[in-house]
Amino acid sequence: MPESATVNQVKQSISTPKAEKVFRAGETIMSQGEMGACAYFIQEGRVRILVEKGDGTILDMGTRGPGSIIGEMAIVDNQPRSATVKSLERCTLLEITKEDFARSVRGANPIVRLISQVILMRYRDILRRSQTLLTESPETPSPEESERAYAEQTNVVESIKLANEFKVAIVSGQLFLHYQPIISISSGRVLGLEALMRWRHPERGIVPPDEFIPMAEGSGLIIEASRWAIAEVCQMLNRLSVRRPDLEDLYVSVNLSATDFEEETFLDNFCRILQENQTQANRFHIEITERLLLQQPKNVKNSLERCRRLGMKVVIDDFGTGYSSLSYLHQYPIDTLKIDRSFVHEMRSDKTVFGLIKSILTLRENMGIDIVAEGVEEAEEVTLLSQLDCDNAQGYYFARPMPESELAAVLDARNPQV
Ligand code: G
Ligand code: G
Ligand code: MN
Repeated sequence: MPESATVNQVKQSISTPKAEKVFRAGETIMSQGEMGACAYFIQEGRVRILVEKGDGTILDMGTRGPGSIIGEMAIVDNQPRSATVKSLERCTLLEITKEDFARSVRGANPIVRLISQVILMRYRDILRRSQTLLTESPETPSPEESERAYAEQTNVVESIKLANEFKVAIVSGQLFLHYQPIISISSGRVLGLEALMRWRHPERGIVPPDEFIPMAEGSGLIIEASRWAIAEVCQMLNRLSVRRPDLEDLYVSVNLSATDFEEETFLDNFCRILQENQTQANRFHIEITERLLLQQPKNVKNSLERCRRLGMKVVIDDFGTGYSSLSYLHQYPIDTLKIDRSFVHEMRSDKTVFGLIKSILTLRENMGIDIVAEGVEEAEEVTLLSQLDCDNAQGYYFARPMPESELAAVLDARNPQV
């Protein structure tokens, strides 16, 4: 009886992958024309690369040794192997499977994907022309056809267009911020504001952040956009201090991404913007996700420590949805956790979620970490949170994200001037 797909999947996932493969001298490692499932990184030994031309003659393409990669093309574009590779001596090779590669490509920026595909297609075309390869047949699509087909089957054109439009948006005033109050339940006062980026597209109207933020992060444009947001927050605070000089403790929480932290000059620029606007760093809280800590961009720990030395607070957003490891909490300088809104919603119906929130709250006493409940929508949730002594909350129940023009009224009502 054939084994079920599930059994096979389980077998595959538990069979230990061979970390390295050994070939004896003279063995064929891969054959021209075959479909390839993996590339190899040569650890030890030398190999010879051979190409058979259409007329049957064999071309010697030279040898490769430790540190080289062989068989990379087939796993990138799913075409037959363009050469035969034989070991000249005992070789140990590290396998890079098509799946390993596909996984990393899925996460890559679409423009990077498109350009690498096109370079590869053109390279294969040159190979075909120079060697009249066996694989050539009248049905082989022309390079132009292949490139067009590739571009069509991905959303690359839309991504490039969106990225170009976003570049224009940053410099031409199409971006703006909404602010959502973070409230003390017991006093009703606004403690701080979360700045949320919005894009008013000239033709498409308001583009939702979950459409443009991932693109902006993937393309690196978020760095420019974050810089714009920081400057905008400084100016808002300056305007506010004219009307309400008494609210000097009110903070603004800005969302930053891993891409921001990967840019070495990001924090220097941040400080420069603060100086230019004469804004105190301690007016800023920076929100990052657990995902960012997991990705561990270079020097993120140093950067966060620097933020803290400057007087900013470091906030973990959407806490509980990532790959939470409590070890982050002592590894990184973290001041505040924002309990993800999905937990706040389920707290009433699911006892384990209630218990989870309760244990998150113990971090406050044990580690001195502040806790904010996100996405509070119902009065009942507010009651439960105050019973748990979770005083800081944000959500539609208290206030929706709003333009700066509406802030004054909310602040005057909740934080009356004495
Ligand atoms: O209002 P809301 O739909 O804004 O936000 C959706 C998501 O977009 C949130 O997860 C939020 O963290 C993210 N986001 C909003 N504004 C910004 C911003 O200025 N920078 C970054 N990196 N993310 C933001
Ligand atoms: O991921 P982050 O926490 O930065 O995202 C904030 C997002 O949550 C914004 O899109 C904001 O509009 C949204 N938001 C704020 N309050 C509520 C709420 O009470 N309910 C829901 N569903 N979303 C909220
Ligand atoms: Mn946030």
